[in-house]
Amino acid sequence: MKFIFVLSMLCLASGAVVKAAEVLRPRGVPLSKASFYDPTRDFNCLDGSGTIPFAYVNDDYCDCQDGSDEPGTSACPNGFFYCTNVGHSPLNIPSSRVNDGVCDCCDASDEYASVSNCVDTCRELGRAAREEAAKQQEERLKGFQMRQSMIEEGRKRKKEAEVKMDELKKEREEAEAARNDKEEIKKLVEEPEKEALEKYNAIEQERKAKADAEQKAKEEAEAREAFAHLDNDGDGILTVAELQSRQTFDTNRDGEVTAEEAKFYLRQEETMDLETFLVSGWPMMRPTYKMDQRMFVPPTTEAPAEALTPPPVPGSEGKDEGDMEEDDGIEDYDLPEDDDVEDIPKEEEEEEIDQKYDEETQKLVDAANKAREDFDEADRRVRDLTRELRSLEETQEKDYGPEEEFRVMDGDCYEYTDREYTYRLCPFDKAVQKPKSGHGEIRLGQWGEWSGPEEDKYSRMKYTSGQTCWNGPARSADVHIYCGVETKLTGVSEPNRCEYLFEMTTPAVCTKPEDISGDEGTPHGHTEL
Ligand code: MAN
Repeated sequence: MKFIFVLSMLCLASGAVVKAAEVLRPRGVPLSKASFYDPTRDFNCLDGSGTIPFAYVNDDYCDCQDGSDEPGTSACPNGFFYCTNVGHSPLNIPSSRVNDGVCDCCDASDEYASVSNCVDTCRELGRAAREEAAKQQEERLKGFQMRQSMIEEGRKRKKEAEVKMDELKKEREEAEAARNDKEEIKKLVEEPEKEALEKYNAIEQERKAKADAEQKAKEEAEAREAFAHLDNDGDGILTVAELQSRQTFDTNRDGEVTAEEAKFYLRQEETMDLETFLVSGWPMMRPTYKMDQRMFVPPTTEAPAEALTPPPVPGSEGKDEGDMEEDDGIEDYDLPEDDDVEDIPKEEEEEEIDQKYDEETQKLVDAANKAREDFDEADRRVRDLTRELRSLEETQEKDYGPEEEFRVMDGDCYEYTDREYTYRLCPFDKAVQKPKSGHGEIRLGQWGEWSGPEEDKYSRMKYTSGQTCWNGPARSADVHIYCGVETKLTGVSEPNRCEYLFEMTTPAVCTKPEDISGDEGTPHGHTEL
């Protein structure tokens, strides 16, 4: 203790202790506190915890609770040693690091009594730091100047949007007037069209009812004819035996019409009268009956009526004429082809598609169609203009910063790729994530709001309501914005699952740098020589 005290005194006397602007002070004391250390008086601990003779300062024994009596030794656990670091930035280090063999101060002052070979590197380090600071300063200045252009451009675009909106409003008014005119015309020509169509449809319905009745009558006549044809003995009753005499009803094509096969067509009865036949027998028989007629190929040689018939070859078209009655076997299949039932709905369908009105009605329909098209076009124009106007209004409502400096970013997108994903940020619109392997994009969020702290609101953006995380919340992204000469993403991370952090630089947030020119000292703008 004595030794240190003596050393300390010696140093003071020799002026080897810290010398700054000719102010002598004990080792480890900053210039700002030099006045508290007056060698001609007792020392008052800086926290007021006691008063000690000045000789106890830096005597390597801790007297004050705050360690203020031992700034230059490691005696107090909570004291601070101040390195002057001439040529670079001053530094406060915990006094416990004094003479611990590690160079903490660039001027090596913390290791004055250790065996370490600390040398003063402050000048070199200071120069490098000043160069770096100057470079940053220059960047900031450049960024700040670029910000001015962004502001100018932003304001210009705002003006342009306002002008455009005025134009669109005017255009829309005109378009609305045109649409109203077209609507009037449409109403005018639709009235006579409606009347004509009503008249036309009434006539048409009548015609159709007549055609339907005719068709029904024709079908009934056909049924009656078939009944007469099947009713061999003409007694007005169809019997099992009569149907058995018709090869047509050989359902299983085994060459024989069994009683069961015949009864199937008689609805399991022994007989069927004309009335029942028309209602339910004919609809059942008709397809078989008519198909056989169509498949019939007239025989080239006449077969004897009573000849025994060989069983038909399955799938063979040939009908066993032997089973038909000699006198009517051929005419049985002789009904005209165009009677085919399948043709009827087809004709009706075509008629509906190519509906042709009479000339007068057609003229009115054409005129109304034209008026409707004209109205639709005019209406579309109004809606297109409204949409365009709405989208511009939305843009105008967005907060592009106090000086419109962020407006130029709207419409641009910026990308950042890491090992797994490519991230894309489209400011004022959305943030997305695209896996490098695989397809599809994951929406991380839609533009939400500025979310920086109150005094620096425009330093952060928030994008919310992205795709929902599996078993979790909707994805969201925060964008932290820093000053830089280029608008770009410098990093993206996911600090919490499905919460993303985008880091971006842009001149838009570069403030005017403080003037450090002509200052030889530290980047903080003050020097201690
Ligand atoms: C995807 C990505 C990841 C996210 C998981 C959550 O893989 O969006 O960023 O963490 O989904 O399941």
